[in-house]
Amino acid sequence: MRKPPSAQLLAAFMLSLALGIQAQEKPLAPTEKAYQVGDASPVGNVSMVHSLNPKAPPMSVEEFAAGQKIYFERCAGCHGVLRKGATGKALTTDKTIPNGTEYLKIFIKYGSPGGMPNWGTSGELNDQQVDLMARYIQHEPPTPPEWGMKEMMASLKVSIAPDKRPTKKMNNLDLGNLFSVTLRDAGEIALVDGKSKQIVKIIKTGYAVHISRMSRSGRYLYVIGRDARINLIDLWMQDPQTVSEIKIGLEARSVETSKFKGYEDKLAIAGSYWPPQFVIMDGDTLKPLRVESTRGTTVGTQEYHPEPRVAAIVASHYNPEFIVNAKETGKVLIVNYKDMENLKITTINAAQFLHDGGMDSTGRYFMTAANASNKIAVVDTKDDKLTALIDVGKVPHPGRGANFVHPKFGPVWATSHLGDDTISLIGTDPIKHKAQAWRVVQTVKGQGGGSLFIKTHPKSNNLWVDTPLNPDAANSQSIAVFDTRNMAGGFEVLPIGEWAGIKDDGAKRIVQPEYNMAGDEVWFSVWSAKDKISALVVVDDKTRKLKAVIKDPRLITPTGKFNVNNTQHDVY
Ligand code: DHE
Repeated sequence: MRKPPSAQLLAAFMLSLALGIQAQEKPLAPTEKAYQVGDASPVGNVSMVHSLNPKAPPMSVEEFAAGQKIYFERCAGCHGVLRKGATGKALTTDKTIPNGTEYLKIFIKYGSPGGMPNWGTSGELNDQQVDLMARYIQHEPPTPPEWGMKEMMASLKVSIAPDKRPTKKMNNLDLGNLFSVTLRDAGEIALVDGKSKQIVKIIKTGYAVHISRMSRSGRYLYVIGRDARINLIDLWMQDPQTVSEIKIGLEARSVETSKFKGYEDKLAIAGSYWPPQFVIMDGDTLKPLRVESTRGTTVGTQEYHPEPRVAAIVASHYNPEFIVNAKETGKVLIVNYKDMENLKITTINAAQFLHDGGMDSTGRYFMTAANASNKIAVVDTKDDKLTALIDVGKVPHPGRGANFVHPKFGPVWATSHLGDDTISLIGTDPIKHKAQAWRVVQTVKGQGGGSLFIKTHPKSNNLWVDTPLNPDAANSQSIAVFDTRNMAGGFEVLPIGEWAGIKDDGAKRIVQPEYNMAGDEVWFSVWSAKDKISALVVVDDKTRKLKAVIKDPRLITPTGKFNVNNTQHDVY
């Protein structure tokens, strides 16, 4: 990679100041960048109205379309669909036009100390494309269409109506120990039997499929793709299959189902990135019942934000409620579904850039990362209040986090970080360990930054920390495991990538530890590109030794794995 001349670096730095970008300690590592920037947004493929700004440099219709494509592939993840800023700063025309094309070109080509990737010098955009993008962002951002009740209803396909479905389980599958495995780039999930380690079935799902969640009874599996398509799969059928599907927006990441007593399997909820909204649906048909926008003001400065994306959603065990993270506004919305006509939403001020999270061991407190704010917000789902905002390491990314009993501090919940090598342990027992509750009681170092998921199980003394986005292959292809009885004692590194025995030159990133139902095995994805060989590796939790390698040509880009029992009962 060529180094920018110092004058240009200075110019980029000045520009980052002009755009209000705060300096970080170091630029994003390439893998971290790939994660933050995200996948090509499916929103880029929809037709939008182009409105050219007369004050901006001219562009042909073809050039504008090419700029739009690049923007949604590379830029929208950080700067937002409407360019009002997300984890990256706002790129609205009041900011870009005064800076002008030449200035913007340097910024796009060389990046900035504030975290803007060096798109030009990294070889990802050529000089013509850099010039095109510098002009593109001086025109008004095209606005994608809305996706309301009408569009949702038109997309709803109930292929097998509830009264045509079985009334009891019709297959011999051990459902509690079944895994739904995301095959991301195939747009499919694999149902894998926990005991035999055989693929039971592959089911077609949405584009760049993201997560699976289970209904309270363990019967229904909900899978959401980045294109906002939800598949509802009935696991009771002799041959489990999609019984209903819907598209709830143009881009989405999260789905969940009602878990409060009396409402088991009754409702589902999904949140979208575009349009910024969530929808509550019938649990067994996905028929949309209520669509609510998340547009509103941010915490702190209380400025209007036009596209607060919906990140994690969890179901309350204490109230008939869903807990919904509005990312850019930094607000946690507690949606009470008891009376769908008079919906009650409690709005909790947390911190900006809410992303993922999970429950503490009692299921009462929602522990969620405000990732670019370097904080964990704790929400009491019984009293519907913010309990604490806790400073942790750089860019916390817990997945659903890990709960265990610390020998000194009692019950703790742990997160690892994308931006540094630390693991933060937070006390979660306000009764017997009051002094430690809602504080970081211990910070230990793992094998590096670039961590996405951390996991343990109530029956285990192991805490597994992945580092799939660490730039060093030795770290990204292995896993660190701590003994929860002695967190200060350091960690062991297991070479999972090597254990997979894959001979090609794929990335073999080890991602997302997931336990089986008994809590005596941990499953890891060995994640390579779609034209390379991937695998699942199963480790014996007690001995930390290799137990099985699952290889199959159909396992294309496996990433998340969701054990039915553990997902159904929030065991983590
Ligand atoms: Fe995820 C969970 C968003 C990239 C694998 N991811 C989540 C959640 C959100 C989210 C909001 C929480 C959902 C919930 O609990 O309701 N993810 C995003 C992004 O915006 C991001 C950064 C970029 C993008 O364009 O999508 C992104 N995610 C990824 C990946 O690249 C990962 C590693 C591989 C993949 O399959 O795409 C990935 N995300 C996951 C997994 C979970 C997840 C496995 C669920 C973890 C769990 O244990 O529950």
